[in-house]
Amino acid sequence: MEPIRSAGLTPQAWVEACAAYTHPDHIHWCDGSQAEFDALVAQMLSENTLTQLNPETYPNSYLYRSNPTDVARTEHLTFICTKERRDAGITNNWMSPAEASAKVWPLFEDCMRGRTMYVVPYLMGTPASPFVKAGIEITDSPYVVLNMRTMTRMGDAAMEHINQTQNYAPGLHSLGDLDPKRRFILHFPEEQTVWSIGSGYGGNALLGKKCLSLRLASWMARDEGWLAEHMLILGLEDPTGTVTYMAAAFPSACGKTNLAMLVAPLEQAGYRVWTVGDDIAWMRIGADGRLWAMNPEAGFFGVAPGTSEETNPNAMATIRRNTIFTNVALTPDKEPWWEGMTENAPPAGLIDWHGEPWSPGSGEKAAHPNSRFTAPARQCPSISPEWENPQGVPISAILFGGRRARVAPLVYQSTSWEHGVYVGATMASETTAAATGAVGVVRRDPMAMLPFCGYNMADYFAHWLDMGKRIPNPPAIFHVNWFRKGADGKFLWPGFGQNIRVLRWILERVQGRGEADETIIGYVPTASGLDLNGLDLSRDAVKALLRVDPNEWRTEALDSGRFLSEFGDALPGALRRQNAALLRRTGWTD
Ligand code: SAT
Ligand code: MN
Repeated sequence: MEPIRSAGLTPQAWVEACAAYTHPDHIHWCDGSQAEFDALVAQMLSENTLTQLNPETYPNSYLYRSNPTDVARTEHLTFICTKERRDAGITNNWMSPAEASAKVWPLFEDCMRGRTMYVVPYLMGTPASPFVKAGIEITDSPYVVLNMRTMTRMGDAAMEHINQTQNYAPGLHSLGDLDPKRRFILHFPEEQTVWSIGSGYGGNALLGKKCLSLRLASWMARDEGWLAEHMLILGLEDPTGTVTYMAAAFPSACGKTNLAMLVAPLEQAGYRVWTVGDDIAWMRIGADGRLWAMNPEAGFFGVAPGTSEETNPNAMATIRRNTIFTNVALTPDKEPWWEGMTENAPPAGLIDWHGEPWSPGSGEKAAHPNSRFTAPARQCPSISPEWENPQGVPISAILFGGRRARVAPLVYQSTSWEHGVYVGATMASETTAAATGAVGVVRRDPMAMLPFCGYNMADYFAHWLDMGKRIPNPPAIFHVNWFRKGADGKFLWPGFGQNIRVLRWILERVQGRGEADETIIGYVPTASGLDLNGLDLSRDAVKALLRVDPNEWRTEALDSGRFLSEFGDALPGALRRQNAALLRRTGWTD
């Protein structure tokens, strides 16, 4: 059968057509109510697909264990299905709509037999925002429904909006048989449509998140002149009480949630961080000529391992109720546990993420490295009073960053928007457990959007350059690296809360203060430009953190040049020129 196209169909007609093809036993339209949530939880508890956590210490919170082959995003099974291959570009997997119809659509036939089809109307953004986008996700996974309720504005409010506008992005999701051989996440940006089958995991299955809010939204943003980015949004309050907003792009599992919720050791001095979002920013040019950012999500889908009272006390407070934990370990007290949660040895009697008894000597992790918590944003102690502002917040600084053991200093500022776009386009990071594949390999991940840009990345660079020309008062662009290591292989920078010191320098730069040296890569703080009071850092460590080595940067620029040249003629000339200029500044003569 030909695939069902939603164009011109009411939500009801589209859902009925999908049901006629997938054959669920029941259809349930989600209203988003607490009663509906409770009923789903009760059903999953009775089927043993969910475990209730200790109601005294973690009220209304649950543990979900996924299929062990389905624990992270699968980038090699994620496709952009445009009519023209060129529109997907060289960094995306491409499948023609014809091939999608022939190869993937048949997998949906009868896939919901014996299951309930849940129809999940949802909004990305608050209903009051002029920038809100509506979607309807059809899914046969109750776990997806529970998560969508936390991560989006889901149910009646969304349906009301859709009935008024008759506009929604349709997403068809099924667990299928969970076999990775029959797992596909397909995006049709020309039809604002997603098909996802064979995975129940976060970014593969919660279609409002990466699929709509980044891959499809980035396509719309290019057409409409805005930016859909993989960025946290935070507000930095200074001693005068002024809050300055920043957006920061880091690849998955590189500390966006920790930075967005940072508890400042400089609070005595009057600095404090307010959380607006931890993963996605939609940014538009405001009437005042500045760039304004909003967080389209309603919750956090954060990485659990490494999250602790030490590293992120605000996250620890956020997840104490109404939270779904995925693939973490379980203590005998029915509390969640993961590596890095507690300073002491792991509690005795842990059940691992497979549901099996675990012992410290097993050589296995008790929690999966990509285990997650799903928690409502409003529960975060540092949530900004502006986080649901329909217009968003005005952005003064954009930060790019990744995990780099070498080369990249703690922080530097680009010399212009165009140079900043070059810095973002060539940023690199060591891979993490958030996607399947090798961990720790350095790869170029432009703007942390490599897995999420829904169109040709060369055109995306051009769009960024063009935005710079159109923003009368653009944010300054910085690069940060918390992960530089010394000769002994240890991290040079303490990171986490101490990153406030870097944010403070960035704030000062934005305000036209902040001591810096102009180097071959941009403005790097002088040792005295950073407030390092009370930190146990040797002079040598500070030097090593801020060092810009022309030889290392020559190698880096050559590698960046090779990466950029892969885009061929599609690459904007400005980036080629930026690369050549950096090479020359490193002393390269050709
Ligand atoms: O699984 S998600 O894609 O939602 C999280 C991430 O990898 O950023
Ligand atoms: Mn992310």
